[in-house]
Amino acid sequence: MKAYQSNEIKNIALIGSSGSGKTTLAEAMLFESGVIKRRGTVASGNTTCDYFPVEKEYGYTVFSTIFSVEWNDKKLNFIDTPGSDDFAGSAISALNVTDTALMVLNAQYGVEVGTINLFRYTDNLKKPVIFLVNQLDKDSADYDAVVAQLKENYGGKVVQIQYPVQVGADFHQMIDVLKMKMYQWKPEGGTPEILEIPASELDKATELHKILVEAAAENDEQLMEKFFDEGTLTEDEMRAGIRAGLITRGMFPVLCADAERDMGVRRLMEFLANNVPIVNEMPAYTNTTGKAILPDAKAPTSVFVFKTTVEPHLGRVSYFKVMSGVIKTGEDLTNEDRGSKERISQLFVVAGQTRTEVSELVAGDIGATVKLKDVSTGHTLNGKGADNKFDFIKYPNAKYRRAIKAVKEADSEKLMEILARMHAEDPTWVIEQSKELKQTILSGQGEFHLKTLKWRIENNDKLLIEFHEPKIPYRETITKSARADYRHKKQSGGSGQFGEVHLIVEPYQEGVPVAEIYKFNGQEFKIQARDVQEYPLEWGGKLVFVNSITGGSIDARFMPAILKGIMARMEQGPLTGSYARDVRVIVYEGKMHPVDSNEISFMLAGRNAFSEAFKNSAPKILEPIYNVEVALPAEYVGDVMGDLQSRRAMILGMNSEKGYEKLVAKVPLKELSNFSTALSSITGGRASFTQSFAAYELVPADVQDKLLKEYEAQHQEE
Ligand SMILES: Nc1nc2c(ncn2[C@@H]2O[C@H](COP(=O)(O)OP(=O)(O)OP(=O)(O)O)[C@@H](O)[C@H]2O)c(=O)[nH]1
Ligand SMILES: [Mg+2]
Repeated sequence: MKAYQSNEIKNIALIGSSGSGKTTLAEAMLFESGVIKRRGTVASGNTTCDYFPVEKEYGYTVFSTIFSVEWNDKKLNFIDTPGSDDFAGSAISALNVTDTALMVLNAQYGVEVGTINLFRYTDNLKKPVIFLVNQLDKDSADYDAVVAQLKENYGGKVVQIQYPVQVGADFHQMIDVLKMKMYQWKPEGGTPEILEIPASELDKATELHKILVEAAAENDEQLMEKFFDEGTLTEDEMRAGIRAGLITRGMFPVLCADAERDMGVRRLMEFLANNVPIVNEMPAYTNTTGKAILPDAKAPTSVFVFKTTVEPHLGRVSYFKVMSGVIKTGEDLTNEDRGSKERISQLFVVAGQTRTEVSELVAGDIGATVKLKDVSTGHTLNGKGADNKFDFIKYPNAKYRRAIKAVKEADSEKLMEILARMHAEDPTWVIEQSKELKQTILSGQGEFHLKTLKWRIENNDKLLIEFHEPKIPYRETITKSARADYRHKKQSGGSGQFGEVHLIVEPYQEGVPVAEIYKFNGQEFKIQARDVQEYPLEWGGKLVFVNSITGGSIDARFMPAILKGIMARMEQGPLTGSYARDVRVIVYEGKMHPVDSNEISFMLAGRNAFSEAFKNSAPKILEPIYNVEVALPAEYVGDVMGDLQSRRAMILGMNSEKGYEKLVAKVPLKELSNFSTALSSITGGRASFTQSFAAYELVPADVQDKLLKEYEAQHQEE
C-alpha cells in the first residue's frame, strides 16, 4: 500500500441497526477495491469482518473490525461495528476515532430504535452522518417511506443523492442526482453501466438535483452567491458544499445500495472518497489537559490505542489512531499511562485478519501493531517531545449483571486472568470482585453481551463457567434512637477481661446536632459531646462517633477499641450482614477494671452494645434503586409499562421524542436482573434502555421480612 498523507485519509464508522447489512457492505467494498478476491457472506461465516468464531456461530458482529481500502487515491479507513445495543460500546469507540458515520438502514424497516440510538451518539459527538438505504432488493423495501421517515426524524437536512428506479427483486438501476446519471447493474452487480437519465425519470431527477444544489449551496456563503448568480453549481462546488454541510451536520446525504448483490457500492466509495471530510477539516481532539492536538504530521508523535484483541498465532494486537506526528517501525515510544517504554517492531494496515506491513503511518491514520508489552485500550503512546494522554471515549454504563464462577473451583484464578484480558478487549465488560457480596460480578450491556463472553471463554479458553443470580448490595440503617449497655467479662485462670460500654444510637442526618438530653423508658440521659468524629464509609453514608464520657469512666485509650468494635458491626450489619450506614453512636458511660480491662474487652463490649441498640432502633434494610430510561416504539408502551410495574418500578414520566417514546422510571436493582431480556422479548429487540444508580431507599415491609427470614435460614444452615 502506498504511503498516504493526512490529507488523503478519511475515517468512517459503519453503524446501523443489527442486520441492516454493514458487514455485507464491508465485504463488497473490500472486494471492489481489490483487497479480497472473493466475497464471503454472513450466512456462511466467511466474511472479512466477522472473523471471530463467536461471530460466525451467531451470525452477527460482536467486535468492531477495522479495514482500509484505497479508492481514487484516497485511503478510506472503515470500522465495521456491531448494530446490537448490547455491543454499543464498540460503536461508540468507533465513532470516537473516526470523522464520519455511515449509517446503514434496512430499506424494509427504515428508521429503527437502533438507528435512533446510534444517531444520538453521533449527535453527542458532533460527527457527520451519511445515510445508506440498503437491502433495496427486498420485496418489502420502501425507499420513499424510508426517506420520509428520515426527514420526519432529522428534518430538511436529509438530502437525497440517489434514488432507486425500482425496488424489490427487480432493483438494478438508480439515479444519481449529483452526477445526473443513471447507474445500472447486471445481476452479478459490481461495476455499473453509467447511462443518461431516461425521459421517464428526468422530471423527478431534475427536481431532486435542484434540491441538492440548493442544499449544498446553503453551507457556504460563496457558493450561495454563485448559486444566486448562475442558478447552479459545478460538481466540484457541490462537493465542497456537501463537505461543508457534513462537517457542521447541516446536511445528511442519503445514498442507496444492495450490498448483498454488490450494487451501489462502487459509487458509494467514490462519494465517500470525494465528500467525506479529511482528518484536519474536523475539530481537533483535546488531550486530558484540555489542549487541542491537531493531526499534524510534523508535530511530535502521539498515538491512542482504542482497541485491543488477542488473536491466534499472533497474541495481542493493538489498534490505534495516530493523533499527531508519524509513527514508524523500530521506534521506541513511551506509554504515558504506564510510564513504560514500548518498541514498535511492526506496523500494519489491516482488513480484518489480513494485515499489510507498512513502515510508517501519519497523523489521522488508523493502524495496528503487535507484541506491545503492557498496553491496554485507552492508553496513549508518545514519541520524543510529546506528553499527551487521551480519554475521550465515554463508554455506556453497564445494565446487566451476573455473578460468574468457574465450574471447577481450581480454575478460579485462571478465570480472573481471562476476565481481565476480556475487559481489555471490550471495556464494557466490567468485572468486580466483590468482597461485600463474596461474588465476582460481571456487568455488561445485556444478556447477549454476557452470553458472547461465556461462549468465548468456553470455546477459546476451554474453561467452563456458570452464571448465577447476583446478590444485591443491601444496606442497613436505623430509623429511631435506642440505648443499650454491655459488659464483657471473662475470668479464666490468670488475667481476665473486662469492659463495659453504655451507648445510644440514632439515625445520622447531616447538620442535626447531638441533643443534650435523651429519654428512654422515662429515664433521662445527659449528653456532653466532648469529641465528634465523622467517618465517611467506603460503601456510602457515614458513621458518626461521639465521645460523651465524663468523669473518666472509660479511659480515652480504650475509645479507639470501642470504635473498632462498632465498625466491625457496621461492616456486617446486625440484620442481614449487609453494610450499615448513617448511624450516630454516642458512648456516654462505662466501667473499667483496674487490672482486667484491655482493648479486646472494649472492642467486644462496644460491638455487642452497638448490635443490641441497633436492633432496638427500628432498623431497616435499604436497597439500591436505579434510574431507568427506556426508548421504545409507541406501540409497546403499554406492555413495557406493565412489565415495569411488576418490577416495583416508580414511573416518573413519559415523553414523545422524534420517532419513539421515552419512559423514565426508578426501579430497584433486584428487579432489574432480567429486564433487558424481557424488554427485548416484549419489543422484538426494538427498544433500548440505560440505567444508572440513583440512591438507596428503604425496602417495603414485606420484602424486609422475606430478607430477614432468608438470612436467618442461611445462618442456621451455616
Ligand atoms: N437481500 C439482501 N440481503 C442483505 C443485504 N445486506 C445484507 N443482507 C443480509 O442481511 C443479513 C444481515 O447482514 P449483516 O451484513 O450481517 O448485517 P450487519 O449490519 O452487519 O448486522 P450486525 O452485525 O448484527 O450489526 C445477512 O444475512 C446478509 O446477507 C442486501 O442489500 N440485500
Ligand atoms: Mg455486522
